[in-house]
Amino acid sequence: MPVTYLSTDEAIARPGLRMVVVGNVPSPWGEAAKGIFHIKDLDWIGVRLAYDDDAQRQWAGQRSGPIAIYDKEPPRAGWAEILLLAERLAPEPALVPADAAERATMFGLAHEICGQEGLGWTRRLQLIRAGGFGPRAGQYLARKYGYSPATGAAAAARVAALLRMLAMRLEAQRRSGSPYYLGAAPTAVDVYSATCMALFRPLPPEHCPMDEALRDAFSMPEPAIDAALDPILIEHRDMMYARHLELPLSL
Ligand SMILES: N[C@@H](CCC(=O)N[C@@H](CS)C(=O)NCC(=O)O)C(=O)O
Repeated sequence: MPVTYLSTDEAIARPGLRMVVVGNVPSPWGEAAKGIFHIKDLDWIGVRLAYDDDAQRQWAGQRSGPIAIYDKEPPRAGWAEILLLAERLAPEPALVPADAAERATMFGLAHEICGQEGLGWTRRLQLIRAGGFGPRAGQYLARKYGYSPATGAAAAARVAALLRMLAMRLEAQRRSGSPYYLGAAPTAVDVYSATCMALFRPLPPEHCPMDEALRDAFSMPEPAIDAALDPILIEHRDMMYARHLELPLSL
């Protein structure tokens, strides 16, 4: 079911689950939140981030996406907060392991994909450095998300190390008969990994109707990254969309 996008005023006037998302871009964070709501069959309303909308800024508390707002509760902008809200609203299917050690591993892997200096964050630094977002958006994102000549120069090695770590984890799981990062069923880290692959190999246009210039930027050939981008990561992504996530994307 495609996402229902409403205006800020319409969304503010409604109870229940609403989420501000960055429009027209397969943001790993936004697509993951949408995917988690889909797997849990949660009804929600989307609002596209509007940089000139003060009422939206007031309501959401900041200008970024995703920001989930449930009834009168405070807005949630952090990837982990949004996951735990979804787990509370729809405990089944659980995307957070019940076992304490498995849960710690899941959050650890998820942080290395979604958190500061994680895969999404450092890939963004790389794309900023390569001019992938264009001058205006590039400068804005650079100021907001920790870009400097030093962090930009260091990003490629960190991205490659993270891709290799994730691929090794999937290889080990595959040897024990599971296509998932933990156990034999999907957890939130499977969703985060699948949506983060959009920053390397976006889904084809019929599944991901994104801006073509941005698609070229995200798919830019780079030997060190191409070498670290093990096919198992893209196979995992394709499996997640075939079995658990929704196509086409509603951007
Ligand atoms: N708030 C999220 C991260 C979300 C994030 O990085 N969003 C970016 C990428 S889509 C965004 O909103 N960019 C547009 C902007 O900041 O205006 C978290 O801390 O877990």
